[in-house]
Amino acid sequence: MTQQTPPTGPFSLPALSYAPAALEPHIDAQTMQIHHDKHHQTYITNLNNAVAKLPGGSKLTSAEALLKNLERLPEESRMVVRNNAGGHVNHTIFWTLMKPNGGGAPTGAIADAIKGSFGDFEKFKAAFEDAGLKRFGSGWVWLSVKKGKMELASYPYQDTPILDGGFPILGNDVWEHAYYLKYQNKRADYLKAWWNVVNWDEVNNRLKMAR
Ligand code: MN3
Repeated sequence: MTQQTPPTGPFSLPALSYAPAALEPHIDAQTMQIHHDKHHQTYITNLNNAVAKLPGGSKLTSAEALLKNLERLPEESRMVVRNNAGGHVNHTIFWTLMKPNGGGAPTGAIADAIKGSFGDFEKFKAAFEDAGLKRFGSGWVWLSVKKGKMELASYPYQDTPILDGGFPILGNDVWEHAYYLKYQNKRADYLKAWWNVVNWDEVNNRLKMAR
C-alpha cells in the first residue's frame, strides 16, 4: 500500500515577526513556541486536510472566505472548517497584535474609538478582561467592528467575529494553551499581563482596514 502524502497547502504557518522569547516576562518563550509552532500548525494541517476533501476543490481560497461561506460547504465539512479556518485566522491576527516593548495606552484613532465606545481605556480594559474571564472553557475575546460599530464580545472555541460579518481589531486567546505554563489556572493574571505586549500600531492598522 502506498502512503498518501498529506496536503501541505494551500494554507501555511506565518512566521512570527519577533523571537519567541521577545514577549517575556509577560508571555514565556516556551508557551510562544508551542502555541505558534504546534497549536497554530495543527489548525493549518487540519484545514488543509479538510479543504482537500471538499468536492471539486474549494473555490474559496482564503480562510476568511471559507468562514463567511460555511453554508456553501457540504454539511459534514462545515464544523471542521469552522474550527480550523477560525483557528488559523484568529492566531494569524493574534501574533501581529503583540510586540516586544508594546503596551501602554492606545494612541491615534483606536484611542478615540475606545473613548467613544467605552468611556476610557481603564473601563475598556476592565470590560475586555471581564469578557475573557467569563468565557467558560476555551475561546477568545475580540474587539471588532461590525456594521460600523465597535463590539466587544467573547467567542467559544475558534469562533471569530468574521462569522457574523465583523472585522476583528484586537483579541486575546483565552485557551489554557495560551497561558497555562506560566500562569497555571490564573487566567485573570494573564489577561492583565497581556496589555504589556499589545501592539497598538497594528490595532490602529486594523481599525483603518475595518473602516
Ligand atoms: Mn491558541
